[in-house]
Amino acid sequence: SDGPEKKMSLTVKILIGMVAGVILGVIFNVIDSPFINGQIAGGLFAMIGTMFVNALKMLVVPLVFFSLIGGVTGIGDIRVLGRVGGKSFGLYIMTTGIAIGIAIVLALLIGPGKGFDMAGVAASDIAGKDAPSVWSVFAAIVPSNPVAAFASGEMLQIIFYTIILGVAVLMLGTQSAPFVAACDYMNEVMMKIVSIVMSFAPIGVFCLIAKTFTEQGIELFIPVAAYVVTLVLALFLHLFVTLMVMLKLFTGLNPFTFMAKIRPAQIFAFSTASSNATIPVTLRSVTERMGVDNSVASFCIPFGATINMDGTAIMQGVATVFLANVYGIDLGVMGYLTVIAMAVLASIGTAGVPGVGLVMLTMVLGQVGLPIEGIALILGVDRLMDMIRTAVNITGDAVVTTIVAKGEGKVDMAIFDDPDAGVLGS
Ligand code: DAS
Repeated sequence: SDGPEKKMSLTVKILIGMVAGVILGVIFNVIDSPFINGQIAGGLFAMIGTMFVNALKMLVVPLVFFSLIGGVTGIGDIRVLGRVGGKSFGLYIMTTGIAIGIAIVLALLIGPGKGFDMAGVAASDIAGKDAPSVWSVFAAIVPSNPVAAFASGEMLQIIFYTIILGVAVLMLGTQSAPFVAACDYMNEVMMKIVSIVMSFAPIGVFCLIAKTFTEQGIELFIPVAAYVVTLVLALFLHLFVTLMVMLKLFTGLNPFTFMAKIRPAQIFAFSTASSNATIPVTLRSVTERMGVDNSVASFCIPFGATINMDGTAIMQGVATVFLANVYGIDLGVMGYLTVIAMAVLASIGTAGVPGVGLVMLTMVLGQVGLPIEGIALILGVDRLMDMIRTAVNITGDAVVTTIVAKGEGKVDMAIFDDPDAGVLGS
């Protein structure tokens, strides 16, 4: 079974792969033999690393399609969609937009990756691309040919088309049941494939890191540390300030009580690095421990696990600034607005399973013309970052669910104020 202990062993293996990659890469960098640089690092390691990154990218389209269909059709009753769906969708987008906005401003202030200029390495493949204007990004959201959109992996068009499809399926009521069931099943299949691909992460990380450090040497490590510090700072700011201020402002509920009651779900999210796997724990936390009515929670929590990823959007914002600095590229205001739009839309399409935020990052980077190979620099630390940002993701889901429920008068305050409500027999 994929219990937390198994997940932790994968995490340990990935960290070992990262450390081994750094050590071997630095040694190769010092030896500086043409054969090693050409055939081992530039040959074998590059091949395996590319296969791993491609395996991540090959997941994106089917994973987004099936998880989003499940999220939209999971609503059940079209009238519920209109009200609760509209409110929660609006709040989810708002919190994600605030999250990535703060992440980008913080990253621009701290400037991780500055001074380490890999422009020489990648300038060639970037030269031809310039960041598309945000208007053209939004205009292109409507696919003129959905099959072409799926074939070429145009994520914005795929997300748009899938949401429309999901609404139409919902409107056809009970006759859609077999299709919805098939999509839910395919979603499980896709998540199984994600875990298969993630099992190769240690070797993939090792090769990507070893190749990168063979080429760049030890001085690369400094900016990655800056990336981690910036990302963790942005995640904590969102978790303890933004979300708690919103909860207080929109519901008047006590943030400290909320944080105490959501902690088990945060710990589970951290250890599994999967919002989806944490849904049962998040659901129980908001209903039995905080008194949120199940009619709201049963829709908002799975919906949030599918379309709301504040922590992931924060990672994508910080990672984009970091890689722009490392490659010496100035994205400009329009570029960052595109990143914000892409990351918000990417977080809608990111299913809540381990590592998919990184997969979506390839889409955000591609949209603004940053080299996707840059992901190798942050891949090694991404597993640990994933665990932290997943805990942020589910907290965001629980906050919005509670705000929507409070607005519908569906929070039982007797339960919310009872410190012992719903506590598992410890
Ligand atoms: N681990 C994902 C989640 O479950 C988020 C991510 O990969 O960024 O929320």
